[in-house]
Amino acid sequence: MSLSSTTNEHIQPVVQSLKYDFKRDKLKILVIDDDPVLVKLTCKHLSPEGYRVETAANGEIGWNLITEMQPDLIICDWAMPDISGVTLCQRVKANSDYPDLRVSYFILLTAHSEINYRVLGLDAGADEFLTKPINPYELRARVRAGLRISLMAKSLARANQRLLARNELLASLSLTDQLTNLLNRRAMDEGLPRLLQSLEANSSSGRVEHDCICLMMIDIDFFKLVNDNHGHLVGDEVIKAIAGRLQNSSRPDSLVYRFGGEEFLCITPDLDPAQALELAEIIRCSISDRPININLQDIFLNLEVTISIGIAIANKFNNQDTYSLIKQADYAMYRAKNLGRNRTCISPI
Ligand code: GH3
Ligand code: MG
Ligand code: MG
Repeated sequence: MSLSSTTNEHIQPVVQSLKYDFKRDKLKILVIDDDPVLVKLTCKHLSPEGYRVETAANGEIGWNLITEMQPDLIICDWAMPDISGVTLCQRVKANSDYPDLRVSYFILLTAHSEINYRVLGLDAGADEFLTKPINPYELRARVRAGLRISLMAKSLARANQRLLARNELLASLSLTDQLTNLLNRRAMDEGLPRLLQSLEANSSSGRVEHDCICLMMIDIDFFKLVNDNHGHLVGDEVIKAIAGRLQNSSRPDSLVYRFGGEEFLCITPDLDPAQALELAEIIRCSISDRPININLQDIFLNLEVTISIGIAIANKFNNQDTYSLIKQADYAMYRAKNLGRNRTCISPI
């Protein structure tokens, strides 16, 4: 027995096991070469594998086809009259307009086997080289290996996209209150310190983003009675309705948060005390002016509800941090409660 036949017997089962069960007719290969004889030959070598093979006679046609068909694998000649294979490779692998192309496996065809050509090709993003004249067995094996990698990269990219979308959803959920869809306490904890920082002069431009930040602490009056008299489900409906009215009556640049159970915060930039009191009045009246309609299965109610509001204003002179600003608004709100509720008090600046 000759050495070559022994080797073949050993290799054959391995080759069989590595031939992945691709849906070959779904796999797209693009051959780009200005030499029509070579294109024809490459297609002939690949035809037993059953891939969908397209061809292009120069770099520009090749590029148009690449963007159109998004091939899984590209076999491209190095030396072409219009665009070189290396330049085309760079376009495919580092193109922010077509990020999906990065997973296309790129094989550069070259007559050069010297190392400096390979370095250039690798730096341009090439995944593999084939030296002319092409050996059909090597071509088919390299294409199979390339397609395995390209498919794996594609499925990783898809999984990554799904994870990113999921993370975005989780991030937005973690900052939103489930009952009211308002921003939650955590969003306030993260956002308010940053907003307060914007009162300090920007060191590079010397400009302040905001002159002041107005914080309103809003608490529903005698809310426990709503629960006690009508049950917690009705209480929840009242909280939701009030959240909607707060959102609608505040300013477009206001941020409304659910701070706790029946307490809300409304944060608005650039309101002086007079403007803050004016806005608080609009918000307060949006609750007290008309009853809240409850329509919950067999429960129909019109509930008169009011809120009390405490205002505190931070500016660059009073140097307020999150904690002291909330504390001041809280004191002001309790003053409003003690004065009879359904009113606004403002903390002295
Ligand atoms: P005050 O005018 O002094 O604010 O009186 P109050 O009754 O509104 O205040 P108190 O703090 O005594 O009661 C608040 C109630 O809010 C108690 C609590 O059970 C209720 N509460 C807090 N969160 C929720 C919620 O998510 N749903 C419902 N239904 N009730 C809640
Ligand atoms: Mg309360
Ligand atoms: Mg209350």
